[in-house]
Amino acid sequence: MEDLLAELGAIVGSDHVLTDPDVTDGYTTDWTRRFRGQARCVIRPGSTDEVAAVVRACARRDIPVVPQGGNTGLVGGGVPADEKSVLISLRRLRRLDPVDTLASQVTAGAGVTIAALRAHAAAAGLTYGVDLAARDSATVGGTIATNAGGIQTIRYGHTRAQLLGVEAVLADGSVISRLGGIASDNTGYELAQLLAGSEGTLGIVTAARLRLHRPEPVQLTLLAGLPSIETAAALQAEVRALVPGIRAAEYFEAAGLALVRAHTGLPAPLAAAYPAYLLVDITGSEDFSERLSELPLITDASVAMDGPARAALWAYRERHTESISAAGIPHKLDVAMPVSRLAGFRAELSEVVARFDARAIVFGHIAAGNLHVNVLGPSPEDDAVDDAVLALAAAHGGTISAEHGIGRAKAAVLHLSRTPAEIAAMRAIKSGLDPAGLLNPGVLFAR
Ligand code: FAD
Ligand code: 2HG
Ligand code: ZN
Repeated sequence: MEDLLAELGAIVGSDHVLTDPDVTDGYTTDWTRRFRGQARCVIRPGSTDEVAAVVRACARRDIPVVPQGGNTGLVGGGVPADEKSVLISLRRLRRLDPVDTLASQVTAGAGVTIAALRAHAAAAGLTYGVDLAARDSATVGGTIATNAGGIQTIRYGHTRAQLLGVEAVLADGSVISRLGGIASDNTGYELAQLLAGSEGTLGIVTAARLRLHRPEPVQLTLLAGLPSIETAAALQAEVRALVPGIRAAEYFEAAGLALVRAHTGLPAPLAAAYPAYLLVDITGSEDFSERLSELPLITDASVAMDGPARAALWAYRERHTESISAAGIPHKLDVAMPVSRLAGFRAELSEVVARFDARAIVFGHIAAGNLHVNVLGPSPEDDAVDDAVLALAAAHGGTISAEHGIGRAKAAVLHLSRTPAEIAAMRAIKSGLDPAGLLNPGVLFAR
């Protein structure tokens, strides 16, 4: 151990080898507080070469490594399960190259936050397609590793759709680098795409070449009060059919709104209260407010046209996660299914959750069929409600993870969404790239 710490200190500088539990706790406890672990130490390398040297030093001693970015992941994937692990924080890799405005691309280090990346793109008149409420902490590397979605996925897709190439350190300490930004490149396996969604199990992302977009200003944000999830699903489809550009269509319910208001002190968004709400961002320059008001499903709504008014409406949706955590330690389930199945799933969900003497806060990216089911009540160690909700999603033709990943939280039930043949193929890729199983063991595949 002494010998390892000395070698790691020589690589990254002793200031960046953290062993004091008061300091390392912030890295070994996840954002939700449901997943806690221990590590031999936390290492904060400052360059790709340092990451590679750290990985080699650990590999020589058969020591597992756990990569971590902003530690905003919601499935326990960045928190070590094995106390022998070395946790590698990538936050110091903050390279941010000038934007290539001819190609609408940029190269960013793994530790750059999504907020910093978006600000950098905006300064060049462009925008980055992924945005999420964790933007101030979530990193480029972490969002690639989880293939994060977010509030704009219906317009720009998940993180993998933004990815032109990556630089990454593999399990043996070798470095692969494809940051040239060639948009057309059919030269075999697309390793960047393989790393997207691999949750730190195949390689450690140190930088990425990312696609940027011309921004499409939001013309209006609409928040409608509705009687049910069924009408919310129907309304988002009607709005999409009516207007050419829609960037977000988000759903939440009365129970979540009540938690948000209790936590934030925000006033009620509409004069009356409703069981369900739909929040939509419409882009373009044409004023659609009159045509929207003619849609029969819209009986009560608030429309915002300028930045501050839009942000005020978005706060009701974006502040759900923090408000739920203020009420307890949630069981976070992130399911998706065909939009046509959402209402049936939602009705049965209430019955399932009631069996556990628990309550479910449901919200999410409804146009993508993605609901975030946050269950409050059961103890953090008890997985029974998680298993029941995930089995229900699978029974409705859904996936057990739309955007947060599998992590440690769902590794034991990966079979609900993947066939034995798919899991065998995934394991073959894992053992090909990481034969000793040192990269984030216990994540994605149960041990
Ligand atoms: P971490 O939490 O540090 O790590 C996540 C996983 O990636 C772990 O398995 C870790 O080992 C691995 N990893 C991290 N960095 C690297 C790297 N450089 N190389 C290889 N592996 C790495 N997610 C969404 O998809 N959509 C949302 O809308 C969304 N909103 C959120 C809102 C809030 C308030 C919060 C707290 C979370 C939200 N999330 C959302 C979840 C989270 O922000 C994402 O999963 C994000 O991608 C995690 O990034 P991170 O840098 O914090 O990664
Ligand atoms: C969001 O959409 C995130 O806000 C977080 O994916 C979801 O807290 C959650 O369950
Ligand atoms: Zn989400």
